[in-house]
Amino acid sequence: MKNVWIIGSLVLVLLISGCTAPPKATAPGDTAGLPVKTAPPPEETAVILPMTATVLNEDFAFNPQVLVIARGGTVTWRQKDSDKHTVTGSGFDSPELSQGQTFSHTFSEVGVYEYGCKLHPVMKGTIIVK
Ligand SMILES: [Cu+2]
Repeated sequence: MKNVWIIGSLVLVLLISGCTAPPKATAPGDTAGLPVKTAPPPEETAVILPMTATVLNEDFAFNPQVLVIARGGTVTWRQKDSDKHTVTGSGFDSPELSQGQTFSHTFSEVGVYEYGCKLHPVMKGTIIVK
């Protein structure tokens, strides 16, 4: 019997709340009386930027060519080609790297850093620091 009373109360509450007038539109135009639809808030998206990332020097290209990292993050370039390469950009310049060698740089300032290889001008890459 107690359950019936609870369900009855819930129905009553729903009926009362359902009888309230729909919100009036305040926008210009003849929309008075129409229920106002509000778009649901956009889903929150979080982009987590890596603090460390590796770029491979292979086949005369930097892979990935464009890399996004968090401010304060460190990028390590790993040289996989048999030819020597450098990692040369604004504020960083590696020696000529042989196969198997690595070079790391920590990016403490937000910005777009374009870089390349001094030995092969066709090799270009970009580090975006956010
Ligand atoms: Cu090179």
